[in-house]
Amino acid sequence: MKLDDVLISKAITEEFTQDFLKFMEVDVAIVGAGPSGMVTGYYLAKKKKKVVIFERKLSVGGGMWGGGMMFNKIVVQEEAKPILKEIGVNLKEYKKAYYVADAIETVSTLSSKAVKKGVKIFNLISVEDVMIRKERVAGLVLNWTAVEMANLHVDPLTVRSKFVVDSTGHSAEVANIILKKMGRKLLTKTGELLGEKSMWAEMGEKFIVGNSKEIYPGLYVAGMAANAVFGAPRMGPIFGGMLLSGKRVAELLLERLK
Ligand code: 48H
Repeated sequence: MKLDDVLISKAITEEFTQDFLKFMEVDVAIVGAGPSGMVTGYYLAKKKKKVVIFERKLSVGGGMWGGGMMFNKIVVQEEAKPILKEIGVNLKEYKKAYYVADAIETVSTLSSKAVKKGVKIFNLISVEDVMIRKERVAGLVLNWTAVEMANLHVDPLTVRSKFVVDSTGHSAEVANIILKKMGRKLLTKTGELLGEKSMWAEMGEKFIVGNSKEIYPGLYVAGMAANAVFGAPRMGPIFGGMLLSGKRVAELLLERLK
């Protein structure tokens, strides 16, 4: 078989453009392809919702690849076991109700299962702003991460979505845009972002599912960002809460999308 370089280029350009156009109007647009964002996407796509995830980095998986301090194992507790079982990640019971999984297997399996369920992930794209219409988040403003890194003055593009999920991790970037750029209040006690507290696995994991909810009309928060918004502790390398948080936000959104 003879290979045509330009045909290869055309295939990539056309297929990417078609996907990009297809996912410019979606049910849910998720910011960040860490564990919580990918779990949210997986459960929404399982119910046939149109879901897109935008990820700033080249790789998906957020902070999960490195386990704890680069020992690439993660720990999950009993409550989160069914999620990893469902997606097909091997678990080893370390002590009663403490399970250990391989970080690489978890990220690769979760991303594969999410994509195969229908989640579209665009990597190398950063969400730099939101669209607010009628006092509600109505979409995202995107640019290439390379543009952001090179500090180039290039205008962004937009996507429309019924709902947005902030699963950007510790930095809670979308919540911060709502506060700082738009001067709006969040659905927290003070209306402000309360800020993540010091590490305490038990409390961090206890509060995270309850903190995974709508924080501004049309905007939900999942994962570490949820504890950052509501002023709860970080939890270190136990990842059950991230998975349970993603699932919770998917369940809440499925109710709203009915
Ligand atoms: C596009 C963006 C943007 C943006 C960020 O940090 P993550 O892994 O997030 P979670 O919440 O799913 O998982 C948190 C977990 O990894 C963790 O850090 C834990 C448990 N810490 C505990 C502790 O004590 O430290 O993933 C977030 C993803 C990343 O891949 C970012 O690149 C991406 O979001 N992202 N993508 N546009 N504006 N901001």
